[in-house]
Amino acid sequence: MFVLGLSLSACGGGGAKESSGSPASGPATEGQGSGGEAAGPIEAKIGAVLILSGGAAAYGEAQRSGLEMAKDELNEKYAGKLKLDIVYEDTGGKKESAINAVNKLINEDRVVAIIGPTLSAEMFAAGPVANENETPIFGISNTAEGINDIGPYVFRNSLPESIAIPTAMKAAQNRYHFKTAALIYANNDDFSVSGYKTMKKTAEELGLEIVAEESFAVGDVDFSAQLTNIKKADPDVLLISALYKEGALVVKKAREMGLRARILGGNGFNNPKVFEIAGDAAEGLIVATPFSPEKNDPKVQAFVKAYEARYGKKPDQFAAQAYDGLTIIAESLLKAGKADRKLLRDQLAELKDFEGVSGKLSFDERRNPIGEAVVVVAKGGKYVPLESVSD
Ligand code: 1QQ
Repeated sequence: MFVLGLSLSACGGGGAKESSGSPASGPATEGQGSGGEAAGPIEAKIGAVLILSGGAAAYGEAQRSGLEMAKDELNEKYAGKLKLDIVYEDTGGKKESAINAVNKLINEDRVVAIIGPTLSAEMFAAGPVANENETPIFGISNTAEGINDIGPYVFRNSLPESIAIPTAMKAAQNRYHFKTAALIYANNDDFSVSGYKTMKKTAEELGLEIVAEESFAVGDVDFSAQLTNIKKADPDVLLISALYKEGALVVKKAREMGLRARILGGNGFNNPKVFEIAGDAAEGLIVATPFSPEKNDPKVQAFVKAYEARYGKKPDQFAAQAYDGLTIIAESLLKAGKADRKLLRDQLAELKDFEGVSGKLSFDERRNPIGEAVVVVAKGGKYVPLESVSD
């Protein structure tokens, strides 16, 4: 009952660059003629701009694993028709590195499309570069508000927090009947700030009294001052909007300090590192995710099995969305008939009812995903559907 069909309404225009009638782009990869049948397979070079080092690297590592598995499977499935090649760039989570990576991929590697960057903050910085260069850029983990407003070449298959968070909060509220809430978030990360705003708005809509609000910066390791204030306020629920490292440290410290509140987090918590860092303190943590490796669906189970055989661990949401993202691009390239940026963009914009491992996906008129979220809770070192637990 917590798997909800969700649909998005259009976002406000907000001065987005919606260039229509843009000049036809030239062939994006060498060896592809601009007309007629291509002699061999469509050879498509894709850029992947990921966090592969630093304090949020587990997101990018899962994404790279998902992409590599999808690439090998797709190259085999479409042998003779499509040949995918991925050029990886590590940003370390830095906006400047994301901008440089996108410039390099467009101008030097001549990629037909870019996957990533991992963080919304990086997409806000680097997305405009791809958009101005009429190169499709496809977010597989950007969940902040306003991503698609960057422009018509910007896509994402990651469910926005404005959908996922209210789904989780409503499910938790129906079950636990909170009266008061406290909030804590990273104030220098676009995703965390966006998630915090959604949490606050939803708490107000649910009639909760907000008894404390605290913030920190990405990279912080000591949260005692903020949690002392929160503990004094004694909320029924603590809402955390953060990346996994800081988020898990907040959860751990909160429990060490004896906070009794239920804890609900955003998309940043959808990574197994949370359990490594927070340990037993993670027990009971509630989040929403479009992907659960426990889902009783043959497609999901086949993916989980193949991933486990290849990497020796279960895929998380970030691996699943990466896997789906590359599959969407591959299928759109086949429809486009050649590795051309503009033709690919137009095919991506048409996407409807794609059945991926992270659920069914269509885009709304602003290329935002219309998808499904499942609410999960941490139990014994992994996330299980909230509806499957009794306490
Ligand atoms: C964003 C996110 C992060 C948690 C991605 C890793 O959702 O930056 O939008």
